[in-house]
Amino acid sequence: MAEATKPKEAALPPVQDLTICDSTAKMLTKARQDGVVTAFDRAAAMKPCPIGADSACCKHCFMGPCRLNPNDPYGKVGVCGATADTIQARNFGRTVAAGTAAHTDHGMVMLELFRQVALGHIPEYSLMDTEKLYDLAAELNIATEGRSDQEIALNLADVLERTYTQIEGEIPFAVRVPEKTLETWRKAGIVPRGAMREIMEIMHRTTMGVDQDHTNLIKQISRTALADGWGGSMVATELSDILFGTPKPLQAEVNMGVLKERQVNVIVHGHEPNLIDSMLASVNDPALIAKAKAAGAEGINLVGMCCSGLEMMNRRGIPHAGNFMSTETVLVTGAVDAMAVDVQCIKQGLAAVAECYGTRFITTNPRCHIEGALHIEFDEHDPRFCTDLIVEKAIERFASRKVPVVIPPRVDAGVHGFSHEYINYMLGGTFRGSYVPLNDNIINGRIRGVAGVVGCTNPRTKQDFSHVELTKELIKNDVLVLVSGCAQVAMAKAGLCSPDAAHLCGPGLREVCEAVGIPPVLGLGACVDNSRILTAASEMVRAGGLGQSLADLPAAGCAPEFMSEKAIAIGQYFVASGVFTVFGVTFPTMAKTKFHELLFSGLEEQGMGKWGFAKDPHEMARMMLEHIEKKRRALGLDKGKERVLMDMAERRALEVA
Ligand code: SF4
Ligand code: MSK
Repeated sequence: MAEATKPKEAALPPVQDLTICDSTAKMLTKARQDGVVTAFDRAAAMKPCPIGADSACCKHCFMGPCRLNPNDPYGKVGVCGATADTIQARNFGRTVAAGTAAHTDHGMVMLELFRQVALGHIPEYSLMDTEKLYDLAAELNIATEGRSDQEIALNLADVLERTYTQIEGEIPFAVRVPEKTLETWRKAGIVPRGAMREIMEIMHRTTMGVDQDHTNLIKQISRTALADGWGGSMVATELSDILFGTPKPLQAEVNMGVLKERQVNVIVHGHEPNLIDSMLASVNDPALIAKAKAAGAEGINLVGMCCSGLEMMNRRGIPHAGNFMSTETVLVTGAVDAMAVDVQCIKQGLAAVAECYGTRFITTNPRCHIEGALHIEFDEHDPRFCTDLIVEKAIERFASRKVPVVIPPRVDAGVHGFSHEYINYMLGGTFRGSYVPLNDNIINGRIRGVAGVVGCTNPRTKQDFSHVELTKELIKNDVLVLVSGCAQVAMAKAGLCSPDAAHLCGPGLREVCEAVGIPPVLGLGACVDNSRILTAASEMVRAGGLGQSLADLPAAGCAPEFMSEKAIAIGQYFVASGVFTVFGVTFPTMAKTKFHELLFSGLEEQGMGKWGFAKDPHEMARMMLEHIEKKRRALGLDKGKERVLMDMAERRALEVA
């Protein structure tokens, strides 16, 4: 019997305590009736280890593992003498290293794909956004005069490769960091050289018997995280934009109702955008459509999930079926004929659930094989081989569907696909694109500040609940919210990514949203696209009036339902960049220890941001709003005069002037 169908022993929590997503709740109920176990129920049966959760254990050598008492952190030390602060800092550093490695490896794959496309080795792909190619070249001091797109792109690839491989100097996108923030980093000695160098050094320094001073370790931890945010992740996003197009707002549908009972349903789940266009070509191939029809289907329906889904939705408007905690339950519909996965956030449990419902579960990346999955490797040089075969496997399964199909009907429409370039354009207009109007609206108080709400869903907390409650509270208090990753999907399902959500805002933000025609919650893309928030924040500093460094901005970040190591790396790069960043669910430190205090207040004293933690979304909102108001006071904005917001007619008059 597959692991997914093992009988359950313990009483299971009621479904309404586990998720606010109707579709997921329905499918979780059905899973239980079908005798299928998902992560929701495995979480109930597997209590988290309280020592590990507080980072009170060390297994960095084989004299241990050593366990401390989280209620008395300084009561004992490890066999080697390592203190609670050393143990926590080393664990934290390795988490950041793992998260950074995930994003930077993804970024290196994008870089190599970009180079191969520039060389003309992959005829299926092109440099789709050459305007962005030229903008990046100018920003990085790459000559463009009299050179072909290919020459510029190859030069850009060589420069950006330093993000990963450089061993001395500063990463290329250090030029994007506001001067005062960069000064803080230089003073602390944390400007990243290259991601490989930083990951190597933190792994070395956290082995037994090396760096045993948490105040020194934190420097390399921050340097590693910054090599992610301003390095690997930023390069991945920028090059993906050139290759696949910079997102522009478009209408898209989210929720399990995007599955179609009478069509062959193919889900793409994971993180890499490289197979999107090939997959689109495959599902639109007349020969494959004819094959699907011959099998009795009305057509082929391509749907995304998790961050791959966001890459497809934000760039191409492909419907999205749900976030991380819905990836198993979506299979319970019986409607999914194939699920193709690449890397990151792919639960191994999917293989067993797929087996129960006959879904073809297909891994496509050489880095990620899963026992029980069919592996069809995606080779960028021959992309259609893999994507055509995925569609063929899906058609095969459609023809032999053995389980009833039950699709929760709900579909939520919204506007997605915002980029930092588009925020610039939509607020400043076509000819005078600028962040000045955003800053003006912050200065005049219509918008109190900006918040990034990002990250995963986690079965240790009710799915989507904190994302939605927190965000409603923020927009009600006139805070513009930027979202990415699984958070974006949670907001979309709650209707917050629709311009209609303006009625939930405070009067100032509502006025701005209605004047510009935007939702109060702007979806930026996958979790790797959090770098767009850093770029937008840097533009706000450059536009003037909101201080000299990122730490001066009336802004805050939050990952209320995080679960991934990547989220800790993201949190640390936001904190080191100057942002107050609140996490929910759990935090891997022991309260009242020196390392905890360093993260939660000491870094702020050094000119950076700081961490915060709360379990309740209303408390998270309170902390973030309080911080935003503190920053407004420091900028003197509590004394600022009201300015008049231009309506569309006045804006147009300005544009033709
Ligand atoms: Fe224990 Fe020290 Fe070894 Fe960690 S490094 S397992 S604290 S002896
Ligand atoms: S997929 S890292 S669960 S956002 Fe990017 Fe979602 Fe978090 Fe994975």
